[in-house]
Amino acid sequence: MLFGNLTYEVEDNIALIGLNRPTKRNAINDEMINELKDAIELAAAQAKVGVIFGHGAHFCAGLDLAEHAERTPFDGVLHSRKWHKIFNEIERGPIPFVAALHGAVVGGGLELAASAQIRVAEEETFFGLPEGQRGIFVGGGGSVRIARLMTASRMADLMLTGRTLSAPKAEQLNLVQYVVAAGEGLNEAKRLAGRIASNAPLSNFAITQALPRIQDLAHDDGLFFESLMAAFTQTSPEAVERLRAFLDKRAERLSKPRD
Ligand code: 1HE
Repeated sequence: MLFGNLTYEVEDNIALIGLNRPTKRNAINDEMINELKDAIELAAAQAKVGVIFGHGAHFCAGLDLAEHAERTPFDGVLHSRKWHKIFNEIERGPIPFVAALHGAVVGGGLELAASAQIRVAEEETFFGLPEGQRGIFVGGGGSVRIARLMTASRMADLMLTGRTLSAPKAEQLNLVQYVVAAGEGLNEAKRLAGRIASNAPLSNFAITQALPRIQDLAHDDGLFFESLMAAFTQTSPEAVERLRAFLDKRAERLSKPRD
């Protein structure tokens, strides 16, 4: 499928989705969000893991403010609900996603990144939520996802003051899991995606579908849900074979951390 605002290709079971409106800093307009929906669906059908990255100097400048200025309140609700649906497919869909971040990751761009399971940032990446300054609010799931990652008070600070965060600070505040050298974000995201693609698909499915839902449950219900998921994955033929491979010393051993 050919996209006007995205690039899409599959390499070694990894779907690479590139935001491709660099002259507008990859700001997300209606066309791009509709294409992202199709690309996410395609990735789930054709690959074991997805990587989302940005072409040009920035990951994403957020919502396309030129289009947003034209919306009625009702259009605004429908627009936000559409983003929710698509970002939910990234966060809780059948395959995991890694976001490779560089340059500006702001507003809706940060909301998109927050829906991936893993975020890798190049060291000069900066993060911000300028909604307060623009007279709007987050609408792409940020008040749920970003607030859970960094706490609501940290998020309120970003929105109220409009200040930006560096990549090392974002890692300290739990917004990203990896910080890498400039120019290395996509490579590192692909390396991680390769590891993820070698997992049992059912385990990846449980991690993307069950883990975030368990966070929404009460303590005891979460434990019960976990037991069901554990039994379901452990008894799959692939798990039986992988456990046997470990016991027969055919499986890779864990190694010491690199850092
Ligand atoms: C845009 C957008 C955009 C750039 N919508 N057109 N997001 C923001 O408030 C961030 C706004 N953008 C910026 O702060 C800066 O553009 C950047 C820091 C990301 C990059 O700066 P720079 O100097 O490299 O680029 P620029 O000169 O500001 O922008 C280049 C072009 O991209 C210019 O258009 P041109 O026709 O004059 O060349 C800009 O107008 C255009 N552009 N960002 C539309 N966002 C679901 S709710 C989510 C709510 C939000 O996301 S709010 C946050 C919106």
